[in-house]
Formats: sequence, structure tokens, C-alpha cells
Amino acid sequence: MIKTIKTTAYGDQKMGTGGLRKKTKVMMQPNYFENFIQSVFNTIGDLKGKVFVVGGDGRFFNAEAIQRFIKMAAANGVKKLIIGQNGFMSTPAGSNVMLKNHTDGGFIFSASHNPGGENGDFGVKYANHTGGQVPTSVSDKIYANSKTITEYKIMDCPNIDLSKLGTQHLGDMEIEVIDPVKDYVEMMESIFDFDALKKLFKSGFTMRFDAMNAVTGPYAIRIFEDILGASKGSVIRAVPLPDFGGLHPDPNLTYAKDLVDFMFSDKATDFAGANDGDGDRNMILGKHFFVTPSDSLAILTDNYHLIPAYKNGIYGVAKSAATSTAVCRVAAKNNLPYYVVPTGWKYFVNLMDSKRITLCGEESFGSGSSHIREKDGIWAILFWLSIIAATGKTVEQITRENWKKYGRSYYMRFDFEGLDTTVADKLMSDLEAKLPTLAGKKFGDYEVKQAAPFVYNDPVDNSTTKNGLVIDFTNDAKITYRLSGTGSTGATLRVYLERLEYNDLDQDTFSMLQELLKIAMQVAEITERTGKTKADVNT
Ligand code: G16
Repeated sequence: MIKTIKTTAYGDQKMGTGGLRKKTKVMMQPNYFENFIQSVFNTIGDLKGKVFVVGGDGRFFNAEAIQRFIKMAAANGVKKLIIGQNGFMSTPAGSNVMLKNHTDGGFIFSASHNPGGENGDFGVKYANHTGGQVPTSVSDKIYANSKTITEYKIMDCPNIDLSKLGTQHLGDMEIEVIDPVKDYVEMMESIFDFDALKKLFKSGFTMRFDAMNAVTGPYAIRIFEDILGASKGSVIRAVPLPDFGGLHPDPNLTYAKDLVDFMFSDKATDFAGANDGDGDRNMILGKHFFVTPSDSLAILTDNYHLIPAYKNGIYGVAKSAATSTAVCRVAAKNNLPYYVVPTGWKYFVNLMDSKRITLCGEESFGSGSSHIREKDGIWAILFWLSIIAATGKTVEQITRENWKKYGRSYYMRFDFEGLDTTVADKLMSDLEAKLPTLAGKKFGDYEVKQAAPFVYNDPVDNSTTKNGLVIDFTNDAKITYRLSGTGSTGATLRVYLERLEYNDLDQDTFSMLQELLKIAMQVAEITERTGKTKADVNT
């Protein structure tokens, strides 16, 4: 039976960089989740004939949210849902299922790299027919709807059994429960040369993959251990847990420290990688060596011809403004068009759909290609393994050769977390007001060339987005400031530093950026305004 439930609007359902992210307890408030889903449905309009993909990263409240979603979809007239078995599906696997089945989009329940559990975060990533998350023009409409919503529709019925593969019905709606790993593996086999990778592992090559107790464990076991022949136990923390075992499932130097320590120890394997909560982020490590995500994107771009799916050429590449310029130098030298977009994978979608780019990536541990419309953690690792298999070189050799060829962008991000939002907003607006006065100013060895907000004009839909404040120096150094759009409470100020060197290639990154960090803190008055003398996360 379809029930119409009266509800009261919440005023805070604005989507951020990647969907709606809130504290789990906020999402679990009466009607909160339902209000948001109904607002999305209302914004889409007529749902008759619509097909959506549904899954999540298994975090606390995932199972409950999916059941509520199914009942609401049926009550709102959706034609069909394709759901991952037991409600599990990684974000990249979901995008693949959306595109493969020509669906109208999908819903992945995840707060991505944010911690999970009852006291952690929960989120909803909503994608449209492109297989990518919706642009701001759509999320603004959903937000407007959520502020005036008065009722939602839901079926009054028992829960659906999502453990059984196959088709079942709820009212007029069809539900197909699929193995989320199967399609994903097939896609990876169509991109990479699995035989070459099998040979690599046969030759004794060792790796460690840290699934961080999150969604990619089963994908990684199937691909790396069962199919490619990495030794049993290569995939660690492989069982997805509702609270990620207390981990912060963000594969970076701070939150994946165990893996980093292992790779800098005597026991290190030849290669290591990690993924985040929903499997779209990746971290790459070699023996005693860390590859920054910005360098990783540059290296993947420089080696695209080694991958069967790209060997006949790529359209172009793109990066977010906060990402280092390493990939731009590779693109320029190889006559590839390149684009610089605001932070947020959704900005790559138009460029991929219009065949302007094939590869793209971001400093926030994301890289991917137009095989789907999300970043893809396991794809990035398979790409790296393919380069190693084809060249016989180590991660460190590959990276150092790239620096020699194109110069090295010493690059680091510093996060100041848990700030009062009013303080953070004021810091940014005052800094923006100050930018026009900075050109020509000297700070030690650094002279400001130009300082301005980053503004992006989308070449496809002509929309304009302003995101971040950038100070360029005359010596190829750069500071970018942004407020994160993925947190669930307070504000996080991200400060991104870059310094390009063509000759001095073997220095310690932190030492190379120390002076620039001082300047960044001084110009934005970070300590005076926030009380913080240093960043909470350096990565
Ligand atoms: C999301 C977006 C990424 C973005 C990242 C960080 O990733 O898809 O494009 O780079 O957030 O955003 P922010 O700096 O605003 O916190 P994910 O993995 O969280 O979905």
C-alpha cells in the first residue's frame, strides 16, 4: 500500500563537492533521509519508465537507507532498480552499471572517505543519466525543493531480501539484484592486459592492497588475488565493516599511515595501493616511496599508450585547479589538450561526454578515465601495475624519470580541520578582498605574479563556477586556498602548495615547501584567525 507521509522541511540539505554528507545521526533524524530522496524525485519529475542503480559502501545505516529508498521508489512510480547484492556497490562499479544499462542514473549511499558508524558520517551521491554526479544547476533545484517539501510517498511493506541474486517485484516496480563485482571485473578486463599482469605476479612481484575495511575488499580479492595471482593475503582489511573498524577510510599519508609505515619498512612489498570508503580514491606507494596523486596523474598520462584501451590515442586530460601542474607539462609536451576545472569530479563529466578528455585526476587521491564518470581506485592501481609490467621499472624509477623529463612539482596539501564556519568564511572573504593588492609584493625569495579567485567557464554548458583563491609567484610557485565541500560539521580550510623545480629533484618535499607554507599562513592570517599554529593533516 502506498502511504503519503506529512513532513516538515529541513533547511540544510544542500549538496557539497560530492553529494549530501551529514553526520549519521543527522541523516537518521525523523524523515530527514526521506525528505532528501523525495526532493530528488520531485526534481526529476515523472518517474514512470525510469531505471536507477542503487548501492552503498556498507557503512552504518546503509542497509536501512536502501530499504527506505526501495519503498519510496516503488511508491513514486519508478520502473526498475538495479541493486548491488546485500546493498553493496562501490561508486565506480555503480557508474559502470549505470552506463552499461543505459539507466537514468543512480544513488550510492556513502560519505566516501569520511569515517562511518553511528557517530561517523553518512551520505548520498546522486548521479543522472551521464553516470556522473549531477551538476550544481540540478543540486540547486533539489536543495530548493528540500526547503519547501511537505510530504513524501512510501510503500508500507516488509523489507526486500537483497541477498538473493535475480529479479523480484515490489508493486509495479522491478528489482534486479546483481553481483556488483562481476560487471566491474569485466570492465577492467576490457581496459587492461590481464595476461601481462598475471605474468608480473608469476615472476614473484609482490603487492599489498589496503581496502581499509571498506567496500573494495571483495573487488580487490577477486581481481588481484583470484584472477591476477597476487599471493593470498596481499589484500588486507578486505571485509567491509559498518564503521570501517574505526578507521578513517581516506587513503592518504595521515589516515593510511599503517600502510605507509609498512612500505617504508624492511618488509615492504614491491608495490602498494589503498582505496577509500566507496572505492573511488586511490593511493600509490612503491618500496620506500610515495607518489603524490598529482604526479600519479602526470605519469598515467605519460604512459597511456601502454594500456590496450588507450593505445590508439586519448582525447585530452584534465585536472582540478588545486592539483599540481605536473600533468599540464606532460600534456603540453605531448600535444594533448588539457583542461583545469574546479574541485569536484562532476566538472569532468561534460568534458568526457563531449570527447574533450579521456583521463583526469585530482590532488585528493582521485584519478580515472572516461570508462565511467567517477574516479576509480582499482583502475588507478591496475594502470600502475600495467606500467610496471610493461617497463620492468619500479614505482620510484618511473616517478623519478618523469621528474627528469618534465620537472618536479614539489606539492603538498595542508588541512586545517574543525574550524568555526563563520571564522573560515570570513578568512576566505577577507583574503579574496586582499588579493588585488598582492601583485608585485615580495615575501622573502617569493614575488607575487598575480592573485585571483579561480573561475571556470564550462565550455560545454557555459556555466561559470568560482572555486578557491590562487596566488601565483614569479618563480613557478603557487598557493591555493579552498574550503572543503565534503565535511559534515564545521569547516576545513585546505591550503595547497606547489613549487616547480627542473634541476633540484631529490629534496624532501616538506623542506622545499616550508617557506611557502609560512607565507601562506601569514597572508591568510591563519593562526591569528583560527588559533592553529599548524595543519591537522599534511598530505
Ligand atoms: C569528492 C569529489 C572530488 C573532490 C573531493 C574533495 O570526492 O568527488 O572531486 O576532490 O571530494 O573535495 P573537498 O576538497 O571539497 O573536500 P569523494 O571521494 O569525497 O567523493
